[in-house]
Amino acid sequence: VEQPEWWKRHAIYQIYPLSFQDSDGDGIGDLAGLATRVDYLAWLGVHAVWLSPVYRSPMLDFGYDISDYTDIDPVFGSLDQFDQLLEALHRRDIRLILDVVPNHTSDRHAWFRESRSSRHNPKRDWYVWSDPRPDGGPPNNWLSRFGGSAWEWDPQTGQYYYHAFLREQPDLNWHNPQVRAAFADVLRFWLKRGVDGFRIDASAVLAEDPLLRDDPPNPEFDDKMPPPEKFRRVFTDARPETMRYLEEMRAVVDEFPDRVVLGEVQGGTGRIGQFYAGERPRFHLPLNFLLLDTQWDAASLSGGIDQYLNAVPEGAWPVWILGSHDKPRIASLVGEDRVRLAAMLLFTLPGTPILFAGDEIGTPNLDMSGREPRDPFEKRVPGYGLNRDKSRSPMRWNAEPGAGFTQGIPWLPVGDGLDEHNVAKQRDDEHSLLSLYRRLIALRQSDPALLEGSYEPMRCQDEVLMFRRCHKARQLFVALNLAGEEREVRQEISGTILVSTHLDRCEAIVAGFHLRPGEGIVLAVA
Ligand code: TEU
Repeated sequence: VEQPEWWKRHAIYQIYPLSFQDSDGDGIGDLAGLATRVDYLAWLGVHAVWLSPVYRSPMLDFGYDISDYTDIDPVFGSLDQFDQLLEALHRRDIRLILDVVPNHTSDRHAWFRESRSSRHNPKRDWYVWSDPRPDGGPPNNWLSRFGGSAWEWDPQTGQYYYHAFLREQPDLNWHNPQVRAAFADVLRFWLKRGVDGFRIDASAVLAEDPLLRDDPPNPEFDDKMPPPEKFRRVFTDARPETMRYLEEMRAVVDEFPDRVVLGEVQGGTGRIGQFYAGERPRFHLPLNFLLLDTQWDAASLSGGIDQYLNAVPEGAWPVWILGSHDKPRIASLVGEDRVRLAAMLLFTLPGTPILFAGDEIGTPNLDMSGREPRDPFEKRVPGYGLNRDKSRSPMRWNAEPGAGFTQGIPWLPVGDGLDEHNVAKQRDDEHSLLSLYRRLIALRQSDPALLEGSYEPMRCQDEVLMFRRCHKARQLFVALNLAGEEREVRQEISGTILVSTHLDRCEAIVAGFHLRPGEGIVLAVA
């Protein structure tokens, strides 16, 4: 029997390298540190890692502002150390997916230095330059996602340049074939080194309208939304040209066997389909943030899951995310009493689960009140509760002062609840959240119904979310009690509990059973 591809079989574990493991006491995670945690990944059952950027960077956006795509930032280590890490991961049968950022570079990148040096520089057109309006103002009304106009005045050459994010992150001009060729070479550089795929950052916003037309007002805008949402970004987001460029990138990756392309796509399920393929394939896995963007009640979840699955084209593969370096921590989002349900849902839905390092021990949001934010988004668009520092706290390996993450002073505080939420403690506890994650990872990898079975939703009862997963004769029944109280599930169903959220039940069930508040079970139907 043919096995599904590795990126369908295995969960993907996102590592934010600044916060995973420090080896030299500077309070910042690094590659040498990460290499010492490969054993942990193997123990957990992880077979695919997505690593946020480790390239050379001034770190204004913590690595998403890249000044050299083909070198490792000294804060993380060296290319040699990268090769060693990749080898160590591969030896343990763990694949490595690199985060790449094609939309923009750092303003310190050699390409931008050249581009801004003169209007006649051969690389001038590698970025998006434009003359001012007659009154001297920026060329149009486009806003930066990180606040203010997306246009930055360059006095030396008397033009504006475009930046979707920070002014220190000038956008590359993807309409220029030289830019596309240069980026293809960047991809090949890492593919030849042996990486197993990429996560393409900000992939929907690669290309801008060449006519630089004004964006229309956003009818849903109100004062509670951050100012950058004032306009609908129709002329910079999901442009038809962008889709073609994504197809070109995919073709480069497809020059190498068995690789995967994830695409960071924001904006809801309505538009997910187009990111899988157009005339040619685009992404294997366009990221899906539904579980982080939806209400956590049974009806909203159940409806949202249907909507998303319907939007995934025939033959394409779904993907689910429970956390990321841009979003609040799941433990804080759904509350500690439902965090196990979230884990169970992640691993029982059809498609590839992506988990964010630290979520497996229930790391809560980092409370930054009274502290200077590190996140450039929060610094420049303050006051909307979006501070991304909250999800970026260091990994807690043990309950020591530096959480086993560092001997020095961590770049972000470790945060609250260290005694409970750390690997050492939970590893030895067979009922811990970490043990649940480990169990779910193993179960999904080995159970054909979870891996490739159909998804059959059922009517929710009193905040109990229910569905079946079926593959040939194997039938699983999943029930998750989202209510704050005990619930009786009255179903004509019998079988044995394969796993329960609290890891304390494995009884046989004959018609009907009770679920405690925040409890869920996976039942193998007899
Ligand atoms: O994020 C792209 C993106 O759309 C973000 O603006 C996102 O909406 C925001 O973080 C609020 O959740 C990617 C990276 O994931 C992010 O860390 C970078 O800051 C950004 O690109 C720029 O490179």
